[in-house]
Amino acid sequence: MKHPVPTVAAVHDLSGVGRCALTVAIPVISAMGLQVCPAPTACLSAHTGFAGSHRLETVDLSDYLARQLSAWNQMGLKFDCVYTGYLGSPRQAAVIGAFLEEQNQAVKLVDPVMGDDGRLYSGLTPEMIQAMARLAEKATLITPNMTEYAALAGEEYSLRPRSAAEIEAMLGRLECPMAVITSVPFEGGLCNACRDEAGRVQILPFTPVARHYPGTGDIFASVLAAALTRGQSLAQGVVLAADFVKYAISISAEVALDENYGVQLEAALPMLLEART
Ligand code: PXL
Repeated sequence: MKHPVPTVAAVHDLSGVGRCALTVAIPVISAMGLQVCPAPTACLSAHTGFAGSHRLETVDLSDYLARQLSAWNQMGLKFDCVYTGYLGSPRQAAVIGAFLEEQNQAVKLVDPVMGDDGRLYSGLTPEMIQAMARLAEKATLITPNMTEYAALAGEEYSLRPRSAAEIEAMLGRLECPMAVITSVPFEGGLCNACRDEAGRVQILPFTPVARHYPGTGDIFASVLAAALTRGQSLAQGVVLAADFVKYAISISAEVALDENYGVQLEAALPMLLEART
């Protein structure tokens, strides 16, 4: 008998325009051969990066999310991975935290989606930082970028290059069995800094790319969630995720479109199908 396709509960917002959150988690994780079960935290007409230039319509789904997760518990569902991202309200952290406690068999990836480039996303409050920090305590892996790391660690955001010893100390400030801090300035370039479940620290340098697209953090964490669920190591997952994001950006660079619309993900997905074989 064959095993069934592994399942990933994806707890993120559904932004209609600007590839991010569920609209990248579903295709990326599916392409990697796992089933995605979405639990939407909020609906937005477009992600918050459009807020400065366009009217946004949003619905917070906190009440609905609590009902959906409770229904899933009643169904007795046990997921291979629970992967969470952008939250619609601070109180969702408690609801999702209780759900994570019911899912002890799962890889629990909490991506503390709160900001980028030293700025918190539009509408994000100090209460949300507290709530996200509490949720992160229940994870097996967290994946903050430098902005989110600073918010969680209570440090000033800074892009000053870090030594290997400083990177190890940064990872030490994150109380989670595994942690990846993305895009840490290191030796004139950038690295993804990882600490695995054995406490091993790995510094994985990569070549920075000039353009910045919202949603690439969600693509990175989606690849990593799928890789870990498939049984790959943290370092293998991080390398595949970084390579895929780099490829997606490279094929998007010549497209004349506001970066807010995100990378040309659909054109990049075949790379993930090839990585399965
Ligand atoms: O990609 C992160 C993200 C997720 N969800 C929403 C966002 C953003 C970034 O702007 O606005 C709603």
